[in-house]
Amino acid sequence: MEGIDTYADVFLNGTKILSCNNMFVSYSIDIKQYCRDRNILKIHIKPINNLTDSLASQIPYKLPGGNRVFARKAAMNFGWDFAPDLRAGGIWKPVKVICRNGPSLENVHFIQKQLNADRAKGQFEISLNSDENRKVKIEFVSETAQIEYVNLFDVIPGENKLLVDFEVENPLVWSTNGNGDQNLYDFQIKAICNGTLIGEEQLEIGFRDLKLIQEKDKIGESFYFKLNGKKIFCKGANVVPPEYFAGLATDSTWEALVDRAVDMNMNMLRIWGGGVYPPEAFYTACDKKGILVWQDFMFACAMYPGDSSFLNSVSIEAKQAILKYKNHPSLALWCGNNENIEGWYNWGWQKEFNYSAKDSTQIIADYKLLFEKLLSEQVKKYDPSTMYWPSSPSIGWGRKESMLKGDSHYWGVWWGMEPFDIYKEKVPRFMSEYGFQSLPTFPSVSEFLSGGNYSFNTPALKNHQKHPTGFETIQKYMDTYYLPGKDFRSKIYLSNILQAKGMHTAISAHRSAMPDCMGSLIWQLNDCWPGISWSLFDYYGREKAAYYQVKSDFNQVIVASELNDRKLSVKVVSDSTNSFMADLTISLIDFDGNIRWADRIGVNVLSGISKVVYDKDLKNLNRLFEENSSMIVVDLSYEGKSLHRNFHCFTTEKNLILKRPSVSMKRIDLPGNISRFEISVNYFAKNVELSINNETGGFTDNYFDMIPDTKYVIDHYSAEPLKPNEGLNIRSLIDTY
Ligand code: BMA
Repeated sequence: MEGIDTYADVFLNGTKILSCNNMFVSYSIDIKQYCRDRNILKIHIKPINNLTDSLASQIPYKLPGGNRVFARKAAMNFGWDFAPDLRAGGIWKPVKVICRNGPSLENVHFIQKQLNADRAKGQFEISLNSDENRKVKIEFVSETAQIEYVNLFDVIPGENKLLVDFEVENPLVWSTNGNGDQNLYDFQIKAICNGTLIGEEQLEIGFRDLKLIQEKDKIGESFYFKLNGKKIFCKGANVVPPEYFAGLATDSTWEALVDRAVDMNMNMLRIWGGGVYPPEAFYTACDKKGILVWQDFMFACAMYPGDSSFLNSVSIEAKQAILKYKNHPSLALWCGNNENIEGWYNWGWQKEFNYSAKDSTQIIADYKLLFEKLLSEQVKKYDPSTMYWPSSPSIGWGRKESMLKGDSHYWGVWWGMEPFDIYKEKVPRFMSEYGFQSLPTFPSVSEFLSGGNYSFNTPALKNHQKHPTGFETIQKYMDTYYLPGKDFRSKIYLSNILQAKGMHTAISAHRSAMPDCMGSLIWQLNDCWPGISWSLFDYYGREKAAYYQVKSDFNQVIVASELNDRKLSVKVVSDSTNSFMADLTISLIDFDGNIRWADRIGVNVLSGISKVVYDKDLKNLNRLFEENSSMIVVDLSYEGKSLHRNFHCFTTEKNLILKRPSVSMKRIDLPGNISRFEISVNYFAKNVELSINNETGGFTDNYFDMIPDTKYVIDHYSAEPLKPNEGLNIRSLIDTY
């Protein structure tokens, strides 16, 4: 029984064979003695609240997080700020009957013993169960590693561990998206007893040297990943289960998340602790596409019980999760929980729950037992080569130490209502969460609400907003930067470009602070239902404006520029493995498209740098432009092709004097259901949103700023070819007023 959510009694032909209480554990029971010719398997799923309430009543205080903490069930199923509270139960993974005679192959684990340029040494630890003393032949072949191996082993009754060493000469190492190739070696391992195949496993292993480096330095303590000797800037996002009812997500649903990450130029995903452990297929996809995985154990935003039956259950859960993922080169880090320790020290729980000194001592002792001892020991025991980090973040965002060491969740923007520009000051060593909400795109909202001119107060819409002050917060930030939108569709659009603006500010700040800051993981990649959230694409898969912004800002090479009181400072940030010469062009352009001034320099883009390449006071240009209708465009290009571009207006969006542009457009249909659009505008168009009436497929870019009289080439791709008369709708900021 690979997954029962959560409390159930299982009967086979009337005999109770199992009581389960952990959604994350896979149970296997020997059923031979209960079997008949015709069998009845009954799984009695029990309502969750009775059990959690009764467990809660056995301790003298309430635990923060509510009674959900007693159940080993996805925390977000009890309601979260992006998910409803539905608390359903059921069979969420397959139930299988496995029949066998004699010995069986349980699993094969790969251990990297040594890695250098000439040679990699590996070991397979093969677990076999046997009924009696037997001889088992282990065979494997690897085409990529050019290895053929055969050996006969004596096995004894019970559990056997067979160790097989192998070597690969001149190994090709595994690396992440953007840093090198995803070299994998395939192995087909067979166990044979008396001429019968008793089990086989296919493995694709990767050799890599991955370390989390925490060293004292001038700021405090570093926090970065070093892969094959090179510092890696981690670009990525936090993953929530792609379906609220986790069992609805197939392997391909999870694999699709990895494709999205790659499309946005990411190299790391964090599996957030309030959801579920992903299927192994997710890790296989990450191996193949070069995405590192930061894996939380499933604990979030609470304190948990410390009794022995709870701890026993967690230790089985942890062992199974570790053994499931440990062969994967993409696995980067095990993390105990999400925000428990931040909550304990910063969220006022002691007062809220009126803990006595004795209660507090007990609660924190239970925390330590679980997150500093049990989980840490399980990782040491079953996956000693992977780092364990007890809690993300290690220090709460309100404390200045959170910028000096460890990982950080900076929620001063959003929860703290601070302006986006604060991201420039609050740059931690590794930002493992930050984000801003937006509404799903208009066609998606139309899928879950029947059409209408909604407002943030419409009950039907509010039902999809699970953050207590979500709409007020969006509105407040919107009013800071933009004029009020004229209708609901405009509001959706504004919330999208608002989120994109915030993410742009943050990513620029994080990447340009490399190597002091070495990670930027956005909250959140995806959605589990049609809700209003921090996601980059919505439940239906439609990209929000932030998706395109993030994709551009996670490009290998970017310009991180700032215009402050006429002072322009431009940094070039490169994650590229090679160095090259590029052109940096700074242009002062008015909204009619006249270039009033320009400067151009050659820039030596060295591999792995963030450095200031342009720093100038532009005050002497004052007479050349009007503040409300001109902009500075910073463009980095290579051989005439733009690599990355930033637009700086001299004032906030709401003060810009925009003109309604007329658009000229040409459509060229290409093979593979691609329609290429060549678009140009006569006046500056801010945050141009492209859409197609039937709303299928996606664009290579969207929500971008357009310089007048310049041809932009954007491809639309979809499963079905576009109809000949299907046109492109274009809106931009001016159309919201
Ligand atoms: C983060 C997460 C979630 C939450 C998000 C947005 O810190 O860990 O708990 O959904 O904040 O509030």
